[in-house]
Amino acid sequence: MDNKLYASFLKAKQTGKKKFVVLIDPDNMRLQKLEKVLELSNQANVDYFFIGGSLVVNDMLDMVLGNIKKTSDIPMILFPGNSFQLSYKADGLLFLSLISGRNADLLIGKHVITAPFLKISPLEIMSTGYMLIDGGISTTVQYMSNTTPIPSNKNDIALCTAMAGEMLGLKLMYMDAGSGAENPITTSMIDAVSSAIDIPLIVGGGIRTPQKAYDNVKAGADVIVVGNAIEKDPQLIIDMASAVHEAEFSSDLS
Ligand code: 1GP
Repeated sequence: MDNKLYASFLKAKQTGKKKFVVLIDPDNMRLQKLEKVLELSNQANVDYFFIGGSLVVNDMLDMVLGNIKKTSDIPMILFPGNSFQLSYKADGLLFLSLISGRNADLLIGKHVITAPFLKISPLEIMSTGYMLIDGGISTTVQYMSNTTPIPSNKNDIALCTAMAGEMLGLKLMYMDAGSGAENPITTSMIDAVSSAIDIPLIVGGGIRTPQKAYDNVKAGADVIVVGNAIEKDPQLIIDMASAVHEAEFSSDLS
């Protein structure tokens, strides 16, 4: 299996480069808006697209991936909300284990069912520890996963969970406050977790401003994911991407 994508995450981490990801939920993104998002993402040098959502109830996944491929070279990584969100049109897949929860199905159960399909797929599979952090409201992922998120002020629980995930061999760590979270993850939790692990740290959920994206990478996030805010205002892609990319060079944004 090709490991180009993971190698790019690792190389960025080793060289202090920060990555910006646009999350596309095929259910929410109407085609007209998708065109705009793609145009701005190309312009802003967005690093990756994550594609997925908690439900994805319509058959848009393949169509959205096809449309992206036609207009952009940005790698497409599936961020699946369930085992049905699989398409060979993507470049890679985050093989998520929900390590903040105690739902055995989402820790290993679904993985056993999907493993043989993934084994023969052309997708690059990246094992990812997925940690849900309380974002102040009950998010779809919280409800759908039937798990309790880590309290937003319990840095020690987050830190030990991430450490355990890394020791179990997971290749990426994704801390998520859930799509549309009221409160994004605090910089103090990002700082605590990033200092405790060596694998790349992805942070998302409720990030609405370039300043917050910038603060998160300064605190130790390697990859920033934004979905909702960009769906509402695609123009934000430009400022978000440059805040993340410039964070490695400057010590203050203002
Ligand atoms: C959700 O981390 C992503 O899984 C992005 O969240 O949609 O709130 O930006 P938002």
